[in-house]
Amino acid sequence: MKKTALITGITGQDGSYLAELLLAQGYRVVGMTRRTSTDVHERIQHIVDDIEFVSGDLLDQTSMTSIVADVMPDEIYNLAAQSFVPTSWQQPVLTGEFTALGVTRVLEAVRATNPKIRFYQASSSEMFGKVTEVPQRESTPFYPRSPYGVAKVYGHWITVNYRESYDMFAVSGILFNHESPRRGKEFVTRKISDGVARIKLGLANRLALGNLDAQRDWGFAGDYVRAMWLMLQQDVPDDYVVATGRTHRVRDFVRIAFEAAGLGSFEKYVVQDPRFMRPAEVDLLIGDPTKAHEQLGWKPDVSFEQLVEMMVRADIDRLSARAGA
Ligand code: NAP
Ligand code: G4F
Repeated sequence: MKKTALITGITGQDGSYLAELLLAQGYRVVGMTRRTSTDVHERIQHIVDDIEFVSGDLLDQTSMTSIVADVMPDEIYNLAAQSFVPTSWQQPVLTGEFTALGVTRVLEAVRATNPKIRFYQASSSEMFGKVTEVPQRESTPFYPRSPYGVAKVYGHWITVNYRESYDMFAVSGILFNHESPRRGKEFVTRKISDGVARIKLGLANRLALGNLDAQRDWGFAGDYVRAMWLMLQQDVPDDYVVATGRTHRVRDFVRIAFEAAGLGSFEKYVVQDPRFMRPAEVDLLIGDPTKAHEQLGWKPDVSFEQLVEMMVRADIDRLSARAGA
């Protein structure tokens, strides 16, 4: 029997990789998108004919409930969110509506329609914030440092609560930063790879960044969606940290990116701009993925260095093709 998966946030970075993975496994993939006046299918253009689309919004309970009732999925991956941390200070209420209460709306739709549906919540290492333990594992207490982080803590606990209250197969994947050539250009890794490519091709001569000392545990998004799927294939629902177990400073990403493009030392190109500093920073994230390794059999394939090189190469190729067109 062909399984059906409903993905919220299918137009995002993770949604695109997850849709590819599920289609390759023979799933019927249904993607929920919000109504827009322009095409938002850029990341899934290559598989758009293989996906069924339904129109809905995490802000709207009615659409969520009728989508779940109509689609009757076996699995739901709730990836939709306002996911950019700086925007969460500018739009804290909306971030709470999408990223926190939106989770309850999907869970309520599941509970009311068919509590047997398996539910995945996209939780985040941002919940650890001002970390109380190094490395961070499933039992590490949360100390979020942004309205986004606070909203994700709510999303995490409401998922645990529905599992415990209603015996639902609801799991929370606590994913550390994961990147790819499909990452939004506002996030630091893609901003760097795009900026380096522009400098390489003579389209720019400097790159303005914020805090170069922040440390993140960066992996490849294509590896991380495998962990999401594995979590929903277990006998017992549980929560998992998904990370590489290595951390690097933003400065390291910058250095390797400039080297990968053959531009040498980054110092003459990079300027620090206070506009990109945050009111409260998450200084250090490093995850302990032991539980995911042991119980899910999950391991990342792509190293940090390969990730940086992949992203720089993709942006150079993309911009070169555009210049040649
Ligand atoms: P992303 O590229 O920003 O994608 C977010 C998706 O959410 C987009 O498809 C967006 O649709 C959709 N969305 C936003 N608000 C919505 C709403 N009100 N109703 C319906 N859809 C809505 O994010 P991502 O990097 O793929 O991340 C996926 C999820 O994992 C997010 O929940 C994020 O917070 C979480 N997460 C990400 C990371 C990471 O490092 N990438 C780490 C931990 C957790 P539009 O195209 O219409 O904007
Ligand atoms: O790339 P970032 O914007 O990602 P951040 O804030 O870590 O959040 C991402 O990962 C989370 C998982 O931990 C997700 F939940 C979340 O949805 C998102 O995907 O910033 C990374 C670091 C920060 O410390 C920031 O201060 O890079 C630093 N940074 C330095 N200069 C910058 C810049 N970040 C951005 N976006 N732009 C800069 O110019």
